[in-house]
Amino acid sequence: MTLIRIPKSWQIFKQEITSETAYFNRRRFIKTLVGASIGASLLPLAGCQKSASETALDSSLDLPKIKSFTPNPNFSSLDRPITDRTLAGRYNNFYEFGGGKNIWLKAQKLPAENWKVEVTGLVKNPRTYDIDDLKREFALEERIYRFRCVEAWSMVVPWIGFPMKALIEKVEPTSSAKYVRFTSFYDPEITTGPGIVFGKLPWPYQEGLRIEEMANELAFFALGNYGRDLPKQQGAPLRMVLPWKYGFKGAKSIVKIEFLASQPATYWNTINSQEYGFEANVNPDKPHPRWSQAKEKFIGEGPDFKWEIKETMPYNGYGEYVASLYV
Ligand SMILES: Nc1nc2c(c(=O)[nH]1)N[C@H]1C(S)=C(S)[C@@H](COP(=O)(O)O)O[C@H]1N2
Ligand SMILES: [Mo]
Repeated sequence: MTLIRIPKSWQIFKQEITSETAYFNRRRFIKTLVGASIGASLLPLAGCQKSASETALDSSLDLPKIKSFTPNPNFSSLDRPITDRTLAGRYNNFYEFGGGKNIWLKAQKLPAENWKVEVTGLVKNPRTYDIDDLKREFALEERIYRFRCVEAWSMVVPWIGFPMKALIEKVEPTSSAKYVRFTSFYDPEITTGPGIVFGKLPWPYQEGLRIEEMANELAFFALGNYGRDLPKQQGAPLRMVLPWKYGFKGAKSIVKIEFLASQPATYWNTINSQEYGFEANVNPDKPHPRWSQAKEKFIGEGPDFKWEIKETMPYNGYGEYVASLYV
């Protein structure tokens, strides 16, 4: 195991955001891959083999196709292309598996089989679902959403899943339920990112919403993307997708959903409430204390890693759906 110097917890994030090294390391890695894939295209002739990392990435993305889902026409096209699937699968934030972007291989330790999601708290019908229950009981749709990380990079991802409001209808929150807490998978034997080993971070990763936010048309649970089950690095087998909020609000690999009377503590907000607010709506006019949010680096069509600078939109372009929640 490599020894990594662990700065104070909040600095892990700062380092991740402000340094360009992640991007440049990534670009070097991609260059290697591109080199390898040129090699691979000559494979029948030259008998070359794919590089080990390319093969491992391929197999992390070689997931079952989701059999039946309907593209939602309201979310079927955008002002920008869909991000290449292999880029979305190898440029991730998943601190349980490490503080860098390149965690896709480490995240393969996630035990995504026989998953259970407990829905509990102030509801009339508490229930523990497995993933087959969710696939069977909710009408799956595909939604192509913009995705904006607080670190000022962005992607477009085609998610498959179901609106959160459909779950609300099943479990019937009581009138005292005002907030919802979402908890990610955590097992210190498995989620051994450096922050967990050395740091004092408020694990498990938890996020929260007001119940009206969860009931909004946009709020979505994803069970898949790009037509297939979710890759582990992207939060298999179930994650939150909240396209009008910064990416950290969308917890990955959800194991528990609790309806509560008061606002829950959340992971980044506990680490630094000035920098990572509870609401965290995408807002170009409200700078992060350490950088502007006016523009973003859009990571677009691949497979080569490159980005395009774009203006950030209020609510990430989804104001018509959500602005009324914040008047
Ligand atoms: N459990 C968990 N969920 C998480 C994170 C995390 O570290 N752990 N990172 C968040 C952040 S900061 C972002 S930007 C998105 C990244 O999702 P992606 O890797 O699929 O692009 O996941 C969010 N959900
Ligand atoms: Mo993020």
